[in-house]
Amino acid sequence: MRPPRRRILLAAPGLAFASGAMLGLTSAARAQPSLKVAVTASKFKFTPEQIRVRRGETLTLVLTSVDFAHGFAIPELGLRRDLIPGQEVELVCTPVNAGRLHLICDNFCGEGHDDMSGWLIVE
Ligand SMILES: [Cu+2]
Repeated sequence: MRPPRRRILLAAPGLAFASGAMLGLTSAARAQPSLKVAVTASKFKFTPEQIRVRRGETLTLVLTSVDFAHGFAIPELGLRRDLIPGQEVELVCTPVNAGRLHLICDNFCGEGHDDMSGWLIVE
């Protein structure tokens, strides 16, 4: 009863091919740079206050508020989301031009609201 072993040997080239295909997928994933950053909103700041991304890189911001219905906006990219406490919101963008983009809270949240801002730095 030796045939089972021979079958395993015959299957090996197929496995090698599958591995190569998987490596190819990994390379393709690397060709599309991406960055995921968690941002927390609280009275009266965003944490982190500064986010760095390379131009052409897909940025996913995972936004949460811990205390109030804040807003999160990057006006220069035409992006905004409401941040309701307890809800996680994702915002995806791929900035193409280098620069410093202001990110702000655009929902009045109290005395320090006007200072609630940060920067998206596109390198
Ligand atoms: Cu605010």
